[in-house]
Amino acid sequence: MKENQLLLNAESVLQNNWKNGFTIPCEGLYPFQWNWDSGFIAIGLAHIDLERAKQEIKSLLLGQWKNGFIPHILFHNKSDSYFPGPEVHASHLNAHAPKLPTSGITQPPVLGFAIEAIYDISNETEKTFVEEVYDQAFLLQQYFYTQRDPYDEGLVYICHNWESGTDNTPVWDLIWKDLDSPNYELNRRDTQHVDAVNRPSNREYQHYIHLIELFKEWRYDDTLIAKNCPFLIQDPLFNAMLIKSNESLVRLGKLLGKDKEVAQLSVWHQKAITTFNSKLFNEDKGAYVYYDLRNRRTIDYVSSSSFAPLFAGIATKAIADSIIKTHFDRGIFSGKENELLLCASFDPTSQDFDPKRYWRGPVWINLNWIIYHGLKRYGFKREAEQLKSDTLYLLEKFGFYEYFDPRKEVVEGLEIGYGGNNFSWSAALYIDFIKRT
Ligand code: 9WN
Repeated sequence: MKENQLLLNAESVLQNNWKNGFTIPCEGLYPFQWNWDSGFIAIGLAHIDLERAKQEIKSLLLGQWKNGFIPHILFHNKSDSYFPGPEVHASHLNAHAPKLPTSGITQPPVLGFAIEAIYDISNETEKTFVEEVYDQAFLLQQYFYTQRDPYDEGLVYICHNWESGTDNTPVWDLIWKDLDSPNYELNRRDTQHVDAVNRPSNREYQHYIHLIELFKEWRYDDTLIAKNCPFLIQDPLFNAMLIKSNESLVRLGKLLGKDKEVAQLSVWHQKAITTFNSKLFNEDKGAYVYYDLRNRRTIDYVSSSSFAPLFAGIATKAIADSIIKTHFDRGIFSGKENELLLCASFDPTSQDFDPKRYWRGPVWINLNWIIYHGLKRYGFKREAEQLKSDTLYLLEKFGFYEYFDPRKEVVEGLEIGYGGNNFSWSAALYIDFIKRT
């Protein structure tokens, strides 16, 4: 399909998913406002409608809790097409929560760099907008570094797989293995919208709900969660997004004369980068991996999250070189014969790799966007171009699906992508790929 036509299609996906103030990720499947989706969506919107881009962010900020926390779902509207809804999450149990019902868990903090992108895409005309939202974005960084870093390391934890954004990556299997979650009756809706082979299993969902039930017993209290939660992970993608947002907010803060904030962000930033490299880089794997804070062990699995730190400038030149050598261009994620499209969401050589199932193998457009910018940042031009052309190939062949099979041979014979169709961040980031890079 021609680029112009596809741009028009992308715009209409975003238009149809716009609900008067915010954009849902996908009709039916995800009918509310999601946190990190909104960041990516706002970046795409900034190219076609700055007012809507700004409104997207402002609507997200309506869900901010008094302690700075921003939840992963905001229930501005009613819908019974999604499980678990507001009554399961029950955010009112926490005294910091706003009147607006939200979830009580968060998602990768893309807010800071999304605001910076809007500012840049506007040709630096949107300083007033940055001024309006800056303090709330700073509060979010402050929440993470003061409430989610119990050993004061500069790395924050996530306490639920939904917080990672990469919900059923095989990394979490290790945690579920030791968890005796009840056999809840589930009222799943996702499998009514899309093929169940593309989605997490029922047993996995029982673990997801079990954690939420524990949090409710603890009224979403961070201290109790840090002390007792069986899922307490320092995740490379999540921390990389937080660090990238530090960097963006330092730049924007200088512009606004926010000296105190800039000084504090810079302290968090430096410390985070130092610990990130010493704790999460795994030489044997040639990639960043995960740390399980609850069980005090490294989980040395490699996923597309392992490459996100390039985007935030965390890697030294030597680390970046070793990532590229091991994983790209006839490396593990490209395949020996370059038979894989970049970038699978999980190690394609692992026995847990599943090219059709959600975050266990398929290509996701937001991770591709993050990794693309990381590769460019370190001057890996060829690899960046490969990643971009694989991304555009998938979107041009199938349209704006949620995720895609990474096997070139299989993709040739397929007619559709996986998961939801008319998926907002696939459309939004397509626009950004075409217009900005
Ligand atoms: C739970 C909305 C979200 C994305 C996540 C993606 C998926 C939700 C779900 O959809 O997760 O948050 O119900 O499966 O994994 O990254 O933000 O698009």
